[in-house]
Amino acid sequence: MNNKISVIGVPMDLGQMRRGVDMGPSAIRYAGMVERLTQLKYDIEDLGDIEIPRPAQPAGVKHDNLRNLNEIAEGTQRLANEVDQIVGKGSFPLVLGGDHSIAMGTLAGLSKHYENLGVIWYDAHGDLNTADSSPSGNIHGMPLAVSLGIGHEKLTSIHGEEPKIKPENIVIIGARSLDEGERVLIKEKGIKVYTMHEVDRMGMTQVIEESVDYLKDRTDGVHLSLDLDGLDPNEAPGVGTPVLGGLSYRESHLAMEMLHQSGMITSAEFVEVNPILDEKNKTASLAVGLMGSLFGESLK
Ligand code: B3U
Ligand code: MN
Ligand code: MN
Repeated sequence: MNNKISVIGVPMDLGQMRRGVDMGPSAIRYAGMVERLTQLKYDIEDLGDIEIPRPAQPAGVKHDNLRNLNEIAEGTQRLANEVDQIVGKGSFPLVLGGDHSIAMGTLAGLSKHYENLGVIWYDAHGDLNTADSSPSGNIHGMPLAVSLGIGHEKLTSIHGEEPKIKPENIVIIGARSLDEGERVLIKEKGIKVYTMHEVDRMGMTQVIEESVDYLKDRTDGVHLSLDLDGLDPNEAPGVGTPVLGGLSYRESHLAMEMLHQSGMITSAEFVEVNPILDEKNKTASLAVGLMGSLFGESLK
């Protein structure tokens, strides 16, 4: 793994309705992220936070069923520029959310450097909605579709016109809340999904082994996009849209350790930490613990 890490915070809360997720980056830093990764002998620089435009009053206005469209497009474009630069200078981008809409910017920035970028989407949700299929108009439920080039032109054109990723390079893990339109898209595009059903039947070991095998030959870099709501709400209470029956603490650490051992992860983001909804910074601390495992902490 790259021993240089560049951290970038994205205080974005416009992709959904619950206030507080914009404080996610602070909560994760407060939980000791830099100290934890420095102990693992990484050379870590913290670039601070991207500035997210405040919406013209009132906040939450929808344009064609897309809440806060213009501000999100602008903020994620800024993130794309930063991520592009970080990879350009040979460092590992570690992005802190903010809601999951920021992944549009992360993937857009990364896509300039990879022909076949792989994506592991660790999430209770598919985030494959469009304005037409979305039940909420919340853009944090759309970033994976947008990155495939499906969605409003203002979003699909962030940091360049082309699709940022290909459907066959995606693996979704932990899904247990998929909207009808998302299911159709998954079938149509042949996207690989390990729902909770598969995780329960196969166990996390096999899920990660298969995912690594699947992505290994077809990709030239793999981004981990980890939504804390992929974990069970008992472990990660500080998220805006908790869904029962999620991935456990132990499964998730195992997944991170195995991904570390694979040596294939080239960038990562941890999103949807909402300290207002959290219990004593439990979810932010969990995120930092998972980073520890992803970056190679082990007992031996
Ligand atoms: N699929 C629903 C709910 C949702 C998506 N992502 C999150 N929640 N975190 C939607 O609104 O698109
Ligand atoms: Mn998500
Ligand atoms: Mn989610």
